[in-house]
Amino acid sequence: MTASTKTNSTMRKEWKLFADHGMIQPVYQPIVEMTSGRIVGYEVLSRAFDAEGKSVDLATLFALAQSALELEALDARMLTRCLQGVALQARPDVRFFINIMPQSLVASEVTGLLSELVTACGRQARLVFEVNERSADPLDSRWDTLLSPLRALSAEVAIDDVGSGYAGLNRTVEMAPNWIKMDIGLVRGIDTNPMKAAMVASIVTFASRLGSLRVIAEGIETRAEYETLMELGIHYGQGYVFGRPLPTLLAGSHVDLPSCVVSGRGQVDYARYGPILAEFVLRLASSAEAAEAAMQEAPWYISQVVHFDVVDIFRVPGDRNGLALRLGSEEGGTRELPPLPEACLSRLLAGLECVAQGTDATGDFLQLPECQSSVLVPLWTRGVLHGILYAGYRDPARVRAEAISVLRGFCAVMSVEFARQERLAGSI
Ligand code: G
Ligand code: MN
Repeated sequence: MTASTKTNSTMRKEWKLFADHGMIQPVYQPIVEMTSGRIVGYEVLSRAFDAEGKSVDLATLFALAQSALELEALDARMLTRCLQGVALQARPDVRFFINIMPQSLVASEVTGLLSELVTACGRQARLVFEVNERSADPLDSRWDTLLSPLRALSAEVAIDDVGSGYAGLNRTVEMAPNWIKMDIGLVRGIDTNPMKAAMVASIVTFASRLGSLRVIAEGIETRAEYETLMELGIHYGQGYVFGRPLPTLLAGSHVDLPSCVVSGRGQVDYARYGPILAEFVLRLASSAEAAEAAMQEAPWYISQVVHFDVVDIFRVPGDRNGLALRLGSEEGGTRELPPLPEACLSRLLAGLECVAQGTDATGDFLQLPECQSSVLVPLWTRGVLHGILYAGYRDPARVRAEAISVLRGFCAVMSVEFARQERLAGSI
């Protein structure tokens, strides 16, 4: 059931359940200087989990809290967890960017709590509060009055999601922030969209005239977006291309810049392989929630090292009957692999991969309709097949041995996680 089809009383009950038994944990995503990769700060983001430890989507959680008129209570909890996290880090060399709702700034119980939490972070902590005006419409206070509790704590202010339609430049003028965070929607595909590029250029000009106003581009995912933003004069960036939100701060002072092209078809970027695989394993090892998220993002991790047109993971159904027919993709379970020939299936069951180059129809397995060459790599531990990783190209004869070895590396660690999950499910 989606939030919109639930009745208000169901939503209030669900909120109460979360308020009593749910959990919020901070995660940290690096904000970097675009030219050097130096980490200048971290955005501290909240992740929510229900009583069983299952991850709860934040948009849903906000809707539940709103139904009970307890948005400020939720925000106070998130602020508490995030600022407690910052206090534990004791890192005066980086800034911590913390999200806060404008409504919280007029709730005296929240501002009181905020001041205690900031004090606990210590005087040398450098805090930047990210304000998003999405839900600020009913507030008739002036922005400078609203922000005064933050200024009183000697914190800096950032406007979140600028360019999203919620945060216009007129509001930016009123708020006189120290930082602007440019919305992910402006960044996505900026390398191919001249209108977005023109808008970003105008924000850069606007900020540079003010001298002290710094701009961060959020949600940078690709090398092309990164390069275009650099050309447009953006100095700071945040996004998956530099690092995902993680339960711990990164060990070094710099992130790798996306300088290695993963473009040559099937060519492996060995310089990235080690660090990317290490980050993936670290997430699998850090907590059950982090492991679940990392598993879902496995295709993204793989795409940072080697290019494929399609990467998908198919789980073997629990009862293992009718294996050939019933392998279903995890995303919604709608996609199915075509039936696998016997020879292919027996290779997979033996822990060996199968390759189809689209050049010899008799020897190949049937591929997904959009692919003409592909490889199936078994997710396999000690004789048990847990699933299959499918990676393919639209063109024939693209699958290379080096690319298969990268997939085998990722599949090996994923298989261990699948085996662990299956052991857990079996022991209930
Ligand atoms: O509203 P705000 O800008 O604070 O939201 C940040 C959100 O964006 C977080 O949930 C974070 O996980 C997500 N995020 C961070 N980097 C990226 C990225 O590169 N791509 C996408 N799609 N989301 C990102
Ligand atoms: Mn934010």
